[in-house]
Amino acid sequence: MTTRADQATPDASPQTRAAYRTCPLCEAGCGLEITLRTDRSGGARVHRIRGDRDDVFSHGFICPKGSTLKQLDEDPDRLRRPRVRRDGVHVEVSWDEAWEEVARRLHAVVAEHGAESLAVYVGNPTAHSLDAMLSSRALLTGLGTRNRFSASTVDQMPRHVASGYLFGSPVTVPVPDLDRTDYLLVLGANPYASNGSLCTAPDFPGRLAAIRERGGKLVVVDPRRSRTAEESDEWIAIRPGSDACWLAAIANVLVADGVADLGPHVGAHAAGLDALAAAVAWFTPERVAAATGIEPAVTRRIAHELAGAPTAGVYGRIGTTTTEFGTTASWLIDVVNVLTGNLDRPGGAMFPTPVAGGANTRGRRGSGRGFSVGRGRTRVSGHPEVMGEYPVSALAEEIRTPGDGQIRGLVTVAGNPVLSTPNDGGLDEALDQLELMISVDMYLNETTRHADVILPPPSQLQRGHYDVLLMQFAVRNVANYSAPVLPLEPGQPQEWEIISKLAMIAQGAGADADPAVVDDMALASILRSAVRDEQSPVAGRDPDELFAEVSAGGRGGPERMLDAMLRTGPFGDGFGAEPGGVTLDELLDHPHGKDFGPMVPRLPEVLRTPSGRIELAPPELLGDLDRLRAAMPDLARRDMVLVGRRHLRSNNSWMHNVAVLVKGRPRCTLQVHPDDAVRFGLADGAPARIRSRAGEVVAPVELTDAIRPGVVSLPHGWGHDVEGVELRVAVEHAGVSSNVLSDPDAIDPLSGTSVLNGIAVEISAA
Ligand SMILES: Nc1nc2c(c(=O)[nH]1)N[C@H]1C(S)=C(S)[C@@H](COP(=O)(O)OP(=O)(O)OC[C@H]3O[C@@H](n4cnc5c(=O)[nH]c(N)nc54)[C@H](O)[C@@H]3O)O[C@H]1N2
Ligand SMILES: Nc1nc2c(c(=O)[nH]1)N[C@H]1C(S)=C(S)[C@@H](COP(=O)(O)OP(=O)(O)OC[C@H]3O[C@@H](n4cnc5c(=O)[nH]c(N)nc54)[C@H](O)[C@@H]3O)O[C@H]1N2
Ligand code: SF4
Ligand SMILES: [Mo]
Repeated sequence: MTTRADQATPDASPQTRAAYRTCPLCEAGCGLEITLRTDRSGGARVHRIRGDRDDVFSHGFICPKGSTLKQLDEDPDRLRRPRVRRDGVHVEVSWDEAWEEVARRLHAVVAEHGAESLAVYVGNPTAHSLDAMLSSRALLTGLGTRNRFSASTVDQMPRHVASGYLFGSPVTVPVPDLDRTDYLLVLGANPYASNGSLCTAPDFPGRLAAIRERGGKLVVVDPRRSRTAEESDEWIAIRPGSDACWLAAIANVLVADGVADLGPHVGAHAAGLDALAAAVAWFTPERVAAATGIEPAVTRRIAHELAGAPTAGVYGRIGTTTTEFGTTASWLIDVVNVLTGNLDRPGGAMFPTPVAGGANTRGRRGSGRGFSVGRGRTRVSGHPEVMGEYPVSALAEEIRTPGDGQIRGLVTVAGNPVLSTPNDGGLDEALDQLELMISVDMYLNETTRHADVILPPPSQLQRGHYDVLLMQFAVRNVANYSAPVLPLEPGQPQEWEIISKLAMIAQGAGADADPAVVDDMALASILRSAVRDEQSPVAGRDPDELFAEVSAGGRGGPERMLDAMLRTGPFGDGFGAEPGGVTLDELLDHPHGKDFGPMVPRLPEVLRTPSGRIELAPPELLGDLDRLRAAMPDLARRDMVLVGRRHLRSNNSWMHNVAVLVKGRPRCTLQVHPDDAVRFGLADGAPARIRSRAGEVVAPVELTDAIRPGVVSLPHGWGHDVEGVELRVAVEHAGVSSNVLSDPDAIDPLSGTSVLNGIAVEISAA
């Protein structure tokens, strides 16, 4: 097997070689060219990282974070060996000792309190790790508990729930066709900083600029004049939390003015149009004007522009999902795309066809069981299950509240909930109350300092990569596998081995459990469902035979699973049935990736609703419009409201230990409009006190007119100066945690997602 790391650049001297790798730090998935130098001892070191100009998707684009894979790999604070907490101190131990500790203590908790006393929190980087992505399912099953939590309920869960009701599958997410659209309406997203989310598009900024260069229009709806708003044709400064009202009014205008037109393609597959039209009839632009702060004339004009554009797409992200009405806003985004005839057509909002692991490219096509929530409820507050998990904001109370089913043991994988989820101090305290906490993480940080055992995965450069999850939301159908760039240290397990072994120990196996057993089971399960799928090219084949074929040459782990998923996927070789189709070996021969073209129309086969239709008016969402209507007077009345923001050089909470990314002016500042500064007696650079129902922090003021008066903005992921962390750089740039202000009780009830934007606050000089 040749790996990309073996492929020398044309100008390579004997000591220099190039490796190509997809950046795993954000959803954009840029191709990187990594130059390695071999030292005298024969070890390779990263010399330089830059954008891979030949990458079929990113064409050389890179952001300042991409090149810091080197700093992350070399960070002296990055854990290379496990830690076990003894007398309050995290001491380094061997892997054998760590596994002994895990087995002994995990078995003790389960023996005493049962598996339901365990909980798991899966964090965001799991989505960016092939290993964690493909092995975490075994862990969730292995732990045998319904207490599953993840970063999804501080992020995109509303989008999934809306998709579930509309299309029958929560992962069937329409993606704006950035490269072909004539008109893009962006709500609550700032891809100039974030590089995009639930829309995988390397060089998102360049793709937005191209819309305008080809004569199209870009409109940004955001309480802040973000960098994306700066670069747009029009900025609409909405009042936080009111996007659902405004989108309902857009839908209202489309219907009332007779310009709604689904077109024959979508029209043939949509149900509930009349009920939808009736439901939005109340939401006139005039009625929502006070709550949204948007002039009725602007609302009407935008509705007509969307309807009149040759093609148009509406796209919303964090500023729409992490709000009180996140699910309803996500639904209405699709509704507007449908009513303007833009769903599933080039230039509109389309469904990708992922090359590997697509949840909607297999099984019965065109209809299905549909989507529901509420298989179980949380013990303390009775929150319903959504997509197999509970709201993370309920984690603390489930640990702290005594009684049957109290959580006693927690496993975290790639997560930092202490900083990333609503935490008025309650979670921090609760974690200390656990009988056992195990973290799979490479840093001793605000969360893992509470862990009894920390199991560090290898660095990003020591692992193979393929964006199985994120390519489900990509604006082009692309496949790109990256082999590990740097070798493992002796005895160091791969991340999938750590997670799989944990799964087995949770199931009662001993410290010497062999993760290959779980790996074989997972592969067998993938192949069994593939041969059962009537429309798969391997339908009816012998799964054991396919198992042997995909294992030939000794391949195992996530790479082997990926090969199976590629080969049974929509562009796969079907294990010989589709000659010329894609395999992992073929991707190894294409280190810059393989492009399978733009998105193509997928209705109706993409649907999984019981009716086989797009359900435009699901009762759960129609019902939520009453709650929305009732909240509008309050939305209109609120004085000071807090929203978040991202910075290009941050990545949630965990990259502040990279010196080149945090140098310069402090970034954890409270953005305040000058008019508000006068009202509250605040000066630029001086500290301000921000108080919400949940808590209080003090942060330096940054005066700017790039924010709507009455709105302030604080970024999340800061607050590193706590005892017991090993983050030498980050503690010097500590900042404060904005999630001290997020109320654990404030959630979008349809999805369990926390309200992180649109928080009522009081501001004063500190
Ligand atoms: N550099 C960097 N990139 C990242 C990340 C990071 O931390 N740093 N995180 C990654 C992750 S995990 C995600 S999920 C994505 C998120 O990607 P984005 O959704 O693009 O995230 P933000 O950049 O925070 O942009 C959200 C915008 O919503 C606005 N907003 C706040 N409240 C409201 C509201 O009520 N209505 C409207 N219309 N707008 C509102 C904010 O002012 C902000 O400009 O970014 C990813 N990429
Ligand atoms: N107020 C507010 N809060 C927010 C948001 C917001 O906009 N505003 N955004 C929310 C969003 S969108 C998200 S996604 C969440 C993120 O929430 P989390 O996923 O909980 O937090 P991260 O900051 O991404 O922390 C990631 C953790 O994983 C570790 N890590 C990094 N890479 C790897 C790896 O490859 N393997 C393993 N095992 N560990 C790794 C890091 O050391 C760190 O401990 O934050 C949310 N919180
Ligand atoms: S935008 Fe930056 S962090 Fe995101 S994938 Fe590209 S280089 Fe990596
Ligand atoms: Mo996220």
